[in-house]
Amino acid sequence: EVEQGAGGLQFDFKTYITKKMKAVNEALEMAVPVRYPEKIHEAMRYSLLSPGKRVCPIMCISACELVGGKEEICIPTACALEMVHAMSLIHDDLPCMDNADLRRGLPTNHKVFGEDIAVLAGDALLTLAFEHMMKTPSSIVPAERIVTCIGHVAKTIGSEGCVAGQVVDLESGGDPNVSLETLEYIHIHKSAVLAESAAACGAILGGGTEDEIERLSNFALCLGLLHQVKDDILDVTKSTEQLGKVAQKDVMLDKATFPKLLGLELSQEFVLYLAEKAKGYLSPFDQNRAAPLFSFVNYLVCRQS
Ligand code: GRG
Repeated sequence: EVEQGAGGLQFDFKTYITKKMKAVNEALEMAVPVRYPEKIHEAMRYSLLSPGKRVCPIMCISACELVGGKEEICIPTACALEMVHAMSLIHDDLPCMDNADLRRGLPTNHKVFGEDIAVLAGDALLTLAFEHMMKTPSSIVPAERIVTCIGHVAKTIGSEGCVAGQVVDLESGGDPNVSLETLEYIHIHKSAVLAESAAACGAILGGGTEDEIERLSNFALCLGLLHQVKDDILDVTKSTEQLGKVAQKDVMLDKATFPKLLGLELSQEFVLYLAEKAKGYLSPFDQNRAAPLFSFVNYLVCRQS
């Protein structure tokens, strides 16, 4: 896929994404070797290496490169963000939370390894994430930037970030009539903040200015929310395709989603609105160098699975 980017520039997004995915997956593979006790490391690897879109790691790398940093300086943080993401999915799927059987098309972690090991695999991935950020080459990146990023990620996932999103989600569970404001709060905190943190860390490590860091953070927050609204839309349209209209009705009544609160058409418009808003934050950057991020927006808007 060659994209006609801003200013008529051509950009091969597919090649770009394939290259970045490969770099991230290789680094993740090396980050958790199998060692004694094997079971916990197998459980960590099972979720960490299973096929995901790697949205946060790629966001981190793209932001770093946009402000002039090299990929290698943000790879440890990019991997750390995927570790946090993987742990949040493991815990989210537990019987005491969503009680899910499948994740990324595979049996969930607790189904394979048992609840006890799944809880511990999540804990171990969360702590490894911070340990791993310390692997940022401090001969190239000033230690102060690394410490700032560690604090940033910690704040992002704590009781005012991802945990807050999960708590509000649990509290409003079963109430399909939650307000749009609450639904937006849940999506922003459960997941968009991690993308925001990914972009902020990439920009900080890469030596971006205050303005660049802020713009890229806002860009990623918008994109993270867009990703969630799109997910809600795909939930409805995919089940319609597979099971017919009855299923669409069920999905829409079962839980609070953007299509349920806004309708399908307005939700799709909201996605386009967020795409434009996100792109707006990129306007002062060199449009050629920002091409990966412009394409990233289009990829998330257009994705069908
Ligand atoms: C301490 C981080 C932390 C969390 C504890 C369990 C919990 C509190 C929060 C749950 C957060 C959660 C499960 C968010 C879901 C976000 C989401 C939409 C995941 C799917 O993201 P994609 O589409 O998935 O990027 P892939 O599989 O492609 O990685």
